[in-house]
Amino acid sequence: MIQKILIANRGEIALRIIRACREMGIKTLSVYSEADIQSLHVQLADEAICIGGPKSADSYLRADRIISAAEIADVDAIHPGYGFLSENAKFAEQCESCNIKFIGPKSKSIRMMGDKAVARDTVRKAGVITVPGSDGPIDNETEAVKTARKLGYPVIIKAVAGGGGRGLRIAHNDVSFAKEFHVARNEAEKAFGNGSVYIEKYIEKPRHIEFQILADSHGKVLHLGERDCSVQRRHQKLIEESPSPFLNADLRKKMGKAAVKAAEAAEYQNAGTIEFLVDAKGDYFFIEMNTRIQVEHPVTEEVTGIDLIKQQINVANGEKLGFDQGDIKFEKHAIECRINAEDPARNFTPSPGTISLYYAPGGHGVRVDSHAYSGYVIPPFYDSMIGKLICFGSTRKVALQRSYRALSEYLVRGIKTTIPLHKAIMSDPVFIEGKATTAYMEDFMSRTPTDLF
Ligand code: MV4
Repeated sequence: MIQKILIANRGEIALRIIRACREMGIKTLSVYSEADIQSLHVQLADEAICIGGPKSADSYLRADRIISAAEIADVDAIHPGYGFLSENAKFAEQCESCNIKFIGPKSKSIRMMGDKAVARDTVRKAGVITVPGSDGPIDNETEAVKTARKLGYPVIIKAVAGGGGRGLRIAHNDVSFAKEFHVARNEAEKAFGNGSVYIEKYIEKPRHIEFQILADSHGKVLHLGERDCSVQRRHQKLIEESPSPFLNADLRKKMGKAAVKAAEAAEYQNAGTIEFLVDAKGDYFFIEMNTRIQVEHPVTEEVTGIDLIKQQINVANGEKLGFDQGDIKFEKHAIECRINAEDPARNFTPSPGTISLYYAPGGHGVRVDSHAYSGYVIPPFYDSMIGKLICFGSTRKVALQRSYRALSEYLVRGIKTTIPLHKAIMSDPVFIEGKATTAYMEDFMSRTPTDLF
């Protein structure tokens, strides 16, 4: 039985996990860096241990120090949150071998899905539609050009170790392909220490739609519907919503089944996400799997009423999921706006510093997951997200109107944030009509005067 959990993370997700633990009667241990002494996750946990310097590499990425803290405090399990060590197969393995439960999938699944070419191959063999592309990684330029020609341009070159858009290049002809192939390989080698790449047909202006998966250790795999994450900039999502305004019941059912099949092929346990690209015709393609809880998980929680963090803990405890696919009801529409300490008028430059005044919105259908407070000093060392505003109601229209209302109430003084940008998007006809693809943000910024922010 899990009685005490170490939270190997910071910020809002650390608070989110502490809150679930409190309600379950589970004790919590926070770990923190020297830059996070004033953080709420340190204040709100039962215990806290400092694990090193401000830089992530000196603290939140130090598996050795985190496992030492776990042993000193005698915890039963580690929740990795998102980012940091959450998709590190070696860390999951170290936890397993130290007899500490890793609240996530088995290290084998993390490793398999962490190699994007292996992931593609694994789900394709299970009968899930993937984007037409190379059979595994290609390291030979001549062979690569042949594959690109056979697929037909444009093609996209992707790092097998990919993530965050690094090592991702698009080519429109043989000449640009030769160049981009080498750029992608070099970028991937630098970013991941692995220059291996694969090739896919490039889908133009797709929607990014992902399915939430929940699986127990007894072989039950369920999906909790989709999230449309098409509103993103430089591979950073800004808005996520569920249900997707683009999917009809038929497509949703097919994609849900494909998502479950993909997770089964990965022998998946715990919470995970299957990512698809969907083109204008409604053709969908698996692209990758995320083997962690995601930033945008509250969107699914508000639509289904299921607490994903509690489910993760129960599944890690070896318990069976207490419901079946047919029991999951999708009753609400939810929209999440990521509140970042960034200046949208200055190319989204980070805006760390002191929050002189903080007042979060509330009321019917409003949820705020945030670690911010008046007087909090945002350190410059970590990502710029300071909170998530999730608004929900019975229809998309209500969720949209509520989002605009809540954003208008949200006060964050002393720093620049993405709040004014979100207000502009919530009143943009293209977004309101549900027409946003992954090309939306670039278009929106080019036709919107920055003095609005
Ligand atoms: C694609 C794609 C089009 N076709 N794959 C972006 C992040 C990573 N998870 C996968 N991504 C994409 N994969 C195929 N076959 C379009 C994207 C994509 C994108 C690519 C380049 C520059 C910006 C982008 C924004 C959103 C999605």
